[in-house]
Amino acid sequence: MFRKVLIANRGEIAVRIIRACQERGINTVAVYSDADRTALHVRYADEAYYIGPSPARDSYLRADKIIDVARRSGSDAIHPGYGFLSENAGFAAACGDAGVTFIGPSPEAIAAMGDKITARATVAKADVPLVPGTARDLHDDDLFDAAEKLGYPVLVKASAGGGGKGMRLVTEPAELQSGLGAARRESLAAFGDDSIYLEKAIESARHVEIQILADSHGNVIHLGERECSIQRRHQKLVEESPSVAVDQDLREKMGAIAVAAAHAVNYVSAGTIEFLLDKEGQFYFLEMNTRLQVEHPVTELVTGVDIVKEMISIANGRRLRLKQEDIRMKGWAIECRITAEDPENNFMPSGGTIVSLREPTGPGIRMESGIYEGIEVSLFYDPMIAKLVAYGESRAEAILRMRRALSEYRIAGIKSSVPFHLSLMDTPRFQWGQFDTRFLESHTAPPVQNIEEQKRLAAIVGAMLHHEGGVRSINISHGEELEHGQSTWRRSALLGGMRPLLS
Ligand code: MV4
Repeated sequence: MFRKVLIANRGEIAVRIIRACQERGINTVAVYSDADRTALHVRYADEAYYIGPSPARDSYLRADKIIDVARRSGSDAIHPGYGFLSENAGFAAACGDAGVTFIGPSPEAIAAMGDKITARATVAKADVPLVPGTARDLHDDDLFDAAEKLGYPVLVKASAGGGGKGMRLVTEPAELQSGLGAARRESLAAFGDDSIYLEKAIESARHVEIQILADSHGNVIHLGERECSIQRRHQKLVEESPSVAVDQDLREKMGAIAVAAAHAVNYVSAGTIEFLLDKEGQFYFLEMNTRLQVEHPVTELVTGVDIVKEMISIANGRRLRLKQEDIRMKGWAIECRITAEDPENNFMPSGGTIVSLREPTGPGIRMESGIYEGIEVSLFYDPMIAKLVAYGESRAEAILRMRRALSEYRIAGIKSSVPFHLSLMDTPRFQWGQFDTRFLESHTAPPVQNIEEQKRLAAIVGAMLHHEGGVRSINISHGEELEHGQSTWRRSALLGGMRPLLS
C-alpha cells in the first residue's frame, strides 16, 4: 500500500481525503497557499508544504509545484479531490511521468470524457442513450439543418465545456446564428477550443447521476443514483440518494448503462455518469465526471461503501472486493452544501472571520467541514465551506434530521446558506419530492419563522411525517393532485403565506 499520499486540494474535501488515509495508516501531505496558511487541511495533515500565492492559478493549479512537493516529500501518490487539477489529463500524465500515482482515472479516460463530442461518440458505441443531437462539430449551415431536424428549442453546447459552461438555449431559428457565435466565442475564450455541438433541449427533467467504481482489472460496479436537481445557476445546493423518481427497475437499467459507459473508456477509479431523466422515465447520457464528486457522501451513507478508500485501493492496483450483488441501498441520505454566501442577497459571496461556530452533530448527522472558529473565509476559492449530510431510515426521517441539524447550526461573522436550506426543508414541494432542475427558478418557500414558531412547526411536521411511517418517500398530500402543487390543508394551515425561495 502507499506509505504517503499528497492531497492536491484544500477545504472540506482535503480533510475528507486525509481522514481516509489516516484510517488506512497512510501518511498525508497537505499543500497550501498564502490564504490557507492556517487552514484546517494543513492542521490535519502530517506534513504541509507552501505552494504559492492565494489565486488558484498560482498555487492549487500549479501542477509543477505540486509534483515537486510530491518528490521532495517522498509521496507515492496524489489525490486531486474535485475541481482544481482533478480533471486535467495533462496533470494526470505528469504525475505518471514523475513516478507518482495519480489517484484517479487514466489521462486518456479524462481526455475522452472531457471533450463532450468525443464522450458522446465513445459511449454511443456501448449503446448508451444520448440526447438527440449532432455527432461532431459542423459548419454553421449544417447546424441550421440539424437544428431543424432536431426541432426547437435546442441547446448549443461547448465540446470543451460541461457543467453548463458555454451552454446556450436557442428557442427559434432566428436566434441560432447569434447563439452559435456566442457559444463559440465563449468557449474559445474559456477553453481555447471553439468546437460546439447541438442537442435537443429536454424540458423539465431531473438530473440523476450514477456513481461507479472501476478497478484496473476490468471490474466495474455501480452504487446506485443521486438526485441532484436542486441547483441554482448550475451550482448544486442539495443532493440526495436514492431519488424519489427511481425505482429498483429503473436503477438497474441506469446502473447497467453507466457500467457500460465506464467500460467504453476503459475507466479506472471512481466516476459518475450524469443523466437527464424526463417525466416519462426516459433517461439520456449528459456527461461523465471523471473525479470524486462533492456529493459522494450521500452514496456512502446509503451503500456503506467508503468511496475515497476504494479509490486509494484501486489506484494501488487492487481488485474490487465488492461485487454488484453485494451493493444494497438502505435508508435515505440528503446533503446540503453550506456556502459562504448570502441567500437573502442573491447568494452574494460573504468573506470574513468566523467569530463563533457551532456545528451540528447527533443521530444520523455527518458533518464534512473545512472551517473552525477563528478561521478567515477568503473569497479566493469556491464559496462552499462545509457539507451537512443527514441520514435516516426513510426520506422523512432524513429531512427531519436535516432540519433539526440546520436549526442547531450557528455560524457567526459571515453569511451562510443555512437559512436557505432550512426554508427548503420546510417547502412542501421539496418534501413531496416533486421537483426538477427548474425548481429553484420558480419556487416559493414558507415564510421565515421565528424560533418558537419554528419549533411548533417542527413538532407538527415531525408528527405528520412520522405518521407516514418508514416509507421510501414523503407524501404528505394523501393522493391530492401533486401536479397542481396547490392546496393542501398543510400549506394553508401550517405554512401561511409563501415567499420566494430565492430572492
Ligand atoms: C441539458 C438540459 C436539457 N436538455 N441538455 C446543464 C449542465 C450540464 N451538465 C448539462 N445541462 C443541461 N443539459 C439537454 N439536451 C438541461 C441541462 C440543465 C441542467 C442539467 C442538470 C442539472 C441542472 C440543470 C439546470 C439547467 C439545465
